[in-house]
Formats: sequence, structure tokens, C-alpha cells
Amino acid sequence: MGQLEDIMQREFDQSIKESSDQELYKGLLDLIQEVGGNLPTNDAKKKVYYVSAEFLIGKLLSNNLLNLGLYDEVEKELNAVGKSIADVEQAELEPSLGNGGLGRLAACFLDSMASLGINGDGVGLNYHFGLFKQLISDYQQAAVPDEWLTQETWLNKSSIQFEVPFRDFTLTSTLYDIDVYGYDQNKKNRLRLFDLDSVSADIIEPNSIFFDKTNIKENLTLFLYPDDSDHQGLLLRIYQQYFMVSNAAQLILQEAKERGSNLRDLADYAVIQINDTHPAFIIPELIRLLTTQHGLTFEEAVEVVKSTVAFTNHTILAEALEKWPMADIDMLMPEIAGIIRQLDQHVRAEFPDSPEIFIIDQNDVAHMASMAIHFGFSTNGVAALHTQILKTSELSHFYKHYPERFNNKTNGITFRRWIMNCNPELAELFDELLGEGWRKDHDLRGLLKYEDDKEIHARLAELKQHNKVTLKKRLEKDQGTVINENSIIDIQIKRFHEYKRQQMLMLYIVHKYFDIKKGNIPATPITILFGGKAAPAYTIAQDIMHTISLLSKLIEEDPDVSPHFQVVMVENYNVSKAEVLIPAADISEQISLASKEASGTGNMKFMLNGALTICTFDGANVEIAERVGGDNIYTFGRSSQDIVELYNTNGYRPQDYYSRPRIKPLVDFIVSDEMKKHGNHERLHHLHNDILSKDYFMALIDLEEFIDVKEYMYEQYEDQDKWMKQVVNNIAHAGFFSSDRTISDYNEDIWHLESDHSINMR
Ligand code: CJB
Repeated sequence: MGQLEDIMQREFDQSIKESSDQELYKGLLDLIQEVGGNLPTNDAKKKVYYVSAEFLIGKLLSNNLLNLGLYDEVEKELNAVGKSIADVEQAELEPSLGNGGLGRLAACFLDSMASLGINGDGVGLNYHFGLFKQLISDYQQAAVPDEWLTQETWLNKSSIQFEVPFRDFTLTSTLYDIDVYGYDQNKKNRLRLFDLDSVSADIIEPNSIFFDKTNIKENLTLFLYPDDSDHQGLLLRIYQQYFMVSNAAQLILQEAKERGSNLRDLADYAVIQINDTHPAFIIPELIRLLTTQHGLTFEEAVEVVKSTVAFTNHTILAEALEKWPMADIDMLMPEIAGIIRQLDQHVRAEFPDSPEIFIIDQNDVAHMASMAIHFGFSTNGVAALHTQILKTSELSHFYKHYPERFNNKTNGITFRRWIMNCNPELAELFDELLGEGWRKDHDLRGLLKYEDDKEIHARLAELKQHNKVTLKKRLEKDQGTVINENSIIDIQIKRFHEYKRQQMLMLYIVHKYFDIKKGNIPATPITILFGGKAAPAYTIAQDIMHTISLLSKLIEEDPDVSPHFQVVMVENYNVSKAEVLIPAADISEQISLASKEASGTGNMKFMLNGALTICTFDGANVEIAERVGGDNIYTFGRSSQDIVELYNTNGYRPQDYYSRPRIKPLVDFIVSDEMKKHGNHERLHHLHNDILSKDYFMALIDLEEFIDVKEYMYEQYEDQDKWMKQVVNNIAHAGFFSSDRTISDYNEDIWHLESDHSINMR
């Protein structure tokens, strides 16, 4: 009897065949618990704590089966009676404990740390509701709560509890752990999520993401990143951050002591990687704990922190670089405020001749990045270009003083989830061509010898077709949308943000619509798909989404155009949807305004799954282009230096571009009668007006070139021999973008921990 059959008989007194997907899910959880739950945790002396407000882990069932080596057997057992892992996985609710790239990166890193045998845990919060669930109704986004906690859960409640002191009350936490199994490993790591016992979902109104943000004792961990556009929301965010890091710091000190540390030597036992500035309060919190509870002097505590904390910056967007008014910190955590003031004095005394160096500015506002850079031993960017921009412009005044602290760690993606799990047939083709070594070393360069192999081209095309059919079925089931599986699949999936320029692709769509109306029929039909959520308070992002949804409808209803061109807004884009969209893609849209996308990681997932990229010279696109060479990628647009210069000189005028004959009709179509027929006039005018008067993220500056390169790219698709050669080249160069390589680099340069193996592809 197979292992799953055995469990189903034991627990449900019935066979796999007789069991529902829900019951099978429960059975598989138990199987994983039996096999993985019994693995020992990594017990190496030194441990990395990856502290992050977000872990966008996605569904865990198939990932865990794969990493524990159970996947093939379970699949066989299920298939034998006409069932599948994919169907069973539908019973799992996706934990949406992250917003986007930053949270997903943290999840990839957990998988890679465990798979490399590195002793590394994630530490964060157990939000009861992840990022809202997105519905599209009346061509607009509606946000409803997304509860993911169910009876059947990966969370193990621990007996660990800590006290977190706020000014007016003290909260007691409870720690929940999720096991993180590495690929082919005999030990495990954990994701440690702190929560309050008192949180109750009953207090939110049905289908509403609004709740009483002042009721901290009950609501602190209710939602991920509550809207911070009002003051109460902002305070809640400070509460959440401090609750997270106080727990993290107490856990780290407790565990280090258990492993033999006297805390003065903490750096020999722990390294704390803080994922952007959200966990930056861990710096004053560690100082508070070390001085008040463990007998260190202030100076000693500062030295301990400086040798233990490392900081990753993920963006240069001003709105995301956190700054908190000292008045608020004083009101919530007066002791922490006092320590931050001391730290400010500390740096001012150290740099008396550099007035640009401070933690608290003249408006009494604390700059979290500044604190993290001064009181951490390492600051890294997430792609070569991003790190370069940090050094030369955004953080140049810090770089001047601490050049040795700055380093780059180009992001990566876990190959377990983003190829082995989401595109198993392609992974098997790699096995056939390369042997199975790539599953551990992620080196796919051996594929280069198949660049001109027609038989391999045909196999790849066949797999792509198969994945398009899978996507078609999924979209039909999820939202009733029927796509053409014989079309070019062209995808932009990411959060809606002006800098990511969904609005530029939207204007291209208007161009293509006009062109097809004129009788220029594409040789192969085209389907452009968008997926992504917009922050509820971000009006222009909502306007852009609205306009795209209207265009989608307009095209669908136009019989001259719809057989050749389709635009789809994928509802409630999340990790599970990405797993079906990416393997089906021919074209990957990475079109951010140069300098603004720190790295991007979707770009890497698409490349690995055999899509070709159209991109600006931004983030990790630059490194992808370097690796595949100019002939294998479709680049366009102004350079990041040009853009930085334009911002510095206030030199961009959207009107100069708007007035061009190729651009004006596209922009004006936003407020045309056709669009207004079903559209919200206020939204359409708001967007139109914004593009021609502000266009802060310069959608118009690269538009003409974008249109030309897109047309060229679609033409190239018709030469399938050439296209497939490019596809093979891209896949072959994707190995560098494995998060195992990224984590190996972190370990070699920053963490210095023991590992089973490492990946060196510099
Ligand atoms: N990023 O997702 C977020 N949220 C933030 O608040 C700041 C940055 C993204 O992080 C990714 C991982 O490093 C990057 O690939 C991406 O460019 C960046 O926008």
C-alpha cells in the first residue's frame, strides 16, 4: 500500500478513490507532517534570521511534497485512481502574507536557505488576512478580505511567548512555526510567525477590509499592511513593526543563549538580515533588551548590533523609504524613542562636519534607512544597477562614509517552485537533455548546444502549447474568460503602479486596436494579459486598471478586432495564478521606467519558462540582457542615467510628447465616447489629465519606441526557428537567477554560515 493510501485508510477509513479533494488535502498534510515534522531542525552554531514584514509563500502542498521527495509517489497514487495533486491543491487556501516582489523574494530565500543546508529562519507576523482579494466588478477593482487561516493548517502553535511593552499596555505574543523543508535535505528550517491570541476575525464587517484600527489589542495582526493613508493606519503600522521586531529580538537572544552565546559575542551566533526598513526598529529594540535585561552598556550594545544586523534596500521610491515622526514613536514606545534619539546623537557626534548625516531630521522625523545603514554592518541593493544607483545617487552620502558596507546581491527565484513545480514537463525535458544535475546546481548552460536543434524547438513549442491550454482552462474556470490558445501570449503581471507603466502597455493596446481597425491584421492572434492588485488608496493605479478593463471589453465586442486581438484582466492575481500564467507566456513585459524597478523577479521566472523579454534597461533586466546578449532580448527606452538626470533637472514635459501625432490620438482615446460608454467619466478624465499634465513616471517618454519594438517582436515570432533559438538561449542563461545563487552570495559575503553546498556563478 502506498503512503497516502495508508493514511487515508487509517484516518478516514476509506480509499484514496473514495476521498474528496478536501479529505486528500488533509491526508497529505498529515503525510508531510509525519515525514517532514520528524526531521530535525538545523542545529549549526550560527543562524541567520531573515526578518520581514512579508512572506508571500504561496501554497505549500506541492512544494513540500517536492522538497521532501514525496511528489512522484503521491502523484502516482493519485493518478492511478484518476485524481491529481493540482486538484487536491485547490483545497489549500493561498497564504497571501505579502504584497509583491519583496514578500515573494523572502519566500524564495527561505526555500533556498533550507535547500543549501543553511541554518536560517524567517521571522514575521501571522496576519489573519493577507493582502485583500481582488474582484473586478463594473470594470473596477473591489477589495474584499482574504482569510487564509483554516482548520487544516501548516502552522504549528509553539509554547513560546514574549511580552511586548507599549506605552499604555503590554501585549503577549504567541509564536507559530511553519516548517521549511529544503530540497533533498535531512534537516529543516522554520518560518516563525508571531501573533496575538486575542485577534478575532468577527470584528470586521462581511466583505469589507475596514476595521477598527484603534483597537490594537485585538487587531494588531488582523491585516497585512493596513492602508496607511490615515493617521490611525499609520500608527497601526508602527505597532505592527515594533511588535514584530520585539518578538524577533527576544527570540534571537533567547536562542543564541541556548546555543551558548553570552550575547556580547552575539555575532558569532546570529546574523539578522532586515528585509527593507520595515524591521529597522529591531536596532533600538536589541539595544533596549541588551542594556535593560542583559547588563550590557549602551556602547557595548551598539557594538553588538553593528556586528549583527545587515540591511537590504529594495527600492529608491521615496514613498517606500520609511520615515516616522518622533512624536508618534514617543507616543507608542517612549523607550525606543529615547534610544533612537541617542543613536541620532551618536552619528552626529561621529560626523560633526557632515550635516547631511543624521537619523532624526530637523522636523523631528526618524529616517529608518539611515538608522539601518549606520547601525548595520552591510547594506545591499538587489540588482547591479540598483546598487550602483544607491551608491552614486540615492545613498551617496552614506556610501562616501562607508564604502565597504555597500554590496550588491542580485535577486533570484527558487527553481523548485518556478520550474520544477509549475512547469514539470519542461523540467523533465531539461533532465533528458542535461541529466538531473541542474536540479541542484541550476546550471542550464548545457542547453546552448540545442540552440539550433529543430527537434528541441518543436518539443519546446509543444510544451508551450500544452501550458497555454492549461492556462485557458484555468481562466475559464476562475473567471469565465475564454482565451485563444493559438495566440501569442503576452503578459504583464505585477502590482499596479505608475512606475511599472501598465499605462504604457495600455496605450500600446489603443495603438494596436486602431491598427487592426485599419485592416492591419496580425499574422498570429495576440492575447495581452494583465494581472495585479492596486493599493486601495492609490487612485491613478485604479484608474489605469479601469481603463484597461474597458479596453478589454471594447475589443471583445468589436467583431473586426476580437478574432485577432484580446486583452484580459486576470482577477485576483496571486502566486498560484502566476504558476499557471508564467509557463504559458511567449512574451514577458518588463517595461518600468529605467531606474525605478530595483530588480524585478518576474522577469527571471518568465525567462526560465521560455518567454522572451521586452524590457527597459532597469533592475535585473540589465543583467538578463548582459547574459543573453542583445540578439536575444527586446530592449527599448531611455537609460537610467537619462531618467535620473531628467528628474534632477525637472526636464520632462509630457506635453512635448503628447503633442506628437503618433501619441495624441492614443492618449485622447482614454476620454473618447467609446470609452465613456461603459466607463467612469471621473476616472477616465483623471487619468487623461494626469498623463498630459504630470505623467510623473514618464509613460510617454518611451512610448513610440515601445510601440516599434513591440511590432518588431510580434513580427519576429513568425520566424519560429529564430524565436525558438532565442528561447533556448534565454533558458540556458537563467541559472544565474536562481535564488540558490543569490543566497550563496549572501552567505559568502555577509552571513558566513556553514552550508551543504553553494552555487558560484559570478
Ligand atoms: N519591492 O515589493 C517591493 N516592496 C517594497 O516595498 C519595496 C520593493 C520590490 O522588491 C523586489 C525584491 O527585491 C524587487 O525585485 C522589486 O524591484 C521591488 O519593487
